[in-house]
Amino acid sequence: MFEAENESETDAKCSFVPIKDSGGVVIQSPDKKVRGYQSDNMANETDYPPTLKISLSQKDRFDKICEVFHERFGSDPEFYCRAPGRVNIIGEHIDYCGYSVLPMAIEQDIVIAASTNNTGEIVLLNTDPDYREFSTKVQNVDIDRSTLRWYNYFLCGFRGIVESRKLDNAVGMNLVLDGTVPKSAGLSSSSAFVCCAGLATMRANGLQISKVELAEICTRCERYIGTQGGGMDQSIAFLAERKTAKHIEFNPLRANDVQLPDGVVFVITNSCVEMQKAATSHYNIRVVECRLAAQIIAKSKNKEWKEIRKLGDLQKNLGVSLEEMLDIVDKELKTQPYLKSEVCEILGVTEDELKDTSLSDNTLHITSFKLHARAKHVFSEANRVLQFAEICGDNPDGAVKLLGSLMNESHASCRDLYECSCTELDELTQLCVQSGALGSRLTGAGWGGCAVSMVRGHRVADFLSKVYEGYYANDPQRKVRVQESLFTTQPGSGAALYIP
Ligand code: NG1
Repeated sequence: MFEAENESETDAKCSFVPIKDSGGVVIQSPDKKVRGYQSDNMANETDYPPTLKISLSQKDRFDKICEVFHERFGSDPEFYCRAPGRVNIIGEHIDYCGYSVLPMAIEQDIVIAASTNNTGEIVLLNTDPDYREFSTKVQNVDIDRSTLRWYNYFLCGFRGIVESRKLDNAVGMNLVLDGTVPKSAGLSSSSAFVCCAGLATMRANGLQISKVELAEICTRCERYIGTQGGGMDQSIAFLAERKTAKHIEFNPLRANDVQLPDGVVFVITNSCVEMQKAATSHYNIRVVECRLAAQIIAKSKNKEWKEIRKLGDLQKNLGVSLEEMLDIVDKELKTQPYLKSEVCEILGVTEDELKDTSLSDNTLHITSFKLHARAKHVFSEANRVLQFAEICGDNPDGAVKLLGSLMNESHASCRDLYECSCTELDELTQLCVQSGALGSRLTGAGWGGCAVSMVRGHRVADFLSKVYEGYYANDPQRKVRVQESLFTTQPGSGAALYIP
């Protein structure tokens, strides 16, 4: 490990002068002369990812990453970037339907140390030896969806930036990645990686891109992996701020502060069931079911159904409230599943045409779709997000109980209507409520991964010990992972660059 205080005894180039943990001190404003900067009179400094000093609390970790970098590349990194994971407090599986969500960044993150090189190659190492070094020529970047490769997430971020700025001469990069977000746990490790890669590519190529545009680029380019995500994770990764959750709206992308109530703590509990959404079609099937529900209702209302892709677009087009949408779903959609042939008949298309109007690559084989239940979940969950944000803003009597109930209702809807929970997550959320949580729900895509619970501050210690005893203590595989699986969290900061 390198000692910043005594540079002569160590590799001085690898040491940092730490500042007291400030939670983010801007040391460098955006350089408006750098390549590709879009002149925008409305832009101000806070619109761009900040460039920060490495804080005391980060120093040891950055030193270790630097050491690995130095050992492999024989020099120090020119810069670092960091993007956080997130926990979604409420609003599950509705971002891709166009509805707002309410996440916060967590402390766990992805950090990448980077330097440009003149070999025209991307050389990427992971501090975790389970992941093998990867390299490719920048001109030959190929994201092969058919195999799950850890470095594909880097290539997504790289390709997003390169395509957005039409760079035909992107520079090569030497890179070392270090991640602390538990993987396949619904805490958005994949998007933190993509966003960090986007940021590294931006910086290496001397570009200046706003946080909002970065979030939009990274949302689009993560889809190269194959999942049709809605943008929540990339948006919070760039737009997060310490001490505040965010109410994120899409089209246009906006993030408003949400002051979480005093006196409560959010606790994350990992079910230890891993769900790799890129490896299954669960996620994209839900995206398609929502699209078909929107298109069938649009058709029955004599709308241009092929132009409707999302339930949110449908609501806008019909000009009605979320409550009215819930009634419309009951009237227009049957509760039993729809066969593919039935969908085609209703929409008046062949199965081949349906591929273009509604399906995605890994959903072509699906023959039956549950449209009523999925649409009910989306409109009711969208409503819960608005109620949650409003209660946080107004802070009425009994606010925390109301918020807890919304979280519990959200979990029930994910479990029963959206069917994106699993036995372990249901057991865990139930245990959390029995152990004193005001509300508990799965967070992220589901089918495994984490739950988030809201607990009164003075009950947290008791809560943690009950959940430990009830879920982790008697299962050796869960027990060994308990430290990264059961923890309190608070709103953390968004993606940033660090110049040593
Ligand atoms: P995670 O939990 O990271 O798999 C996914 C999507 C989100 C959102 C949630 C469900 C991506 C990158 N992320 O999150 O956009 O739809 O599921 O609310 O696809």
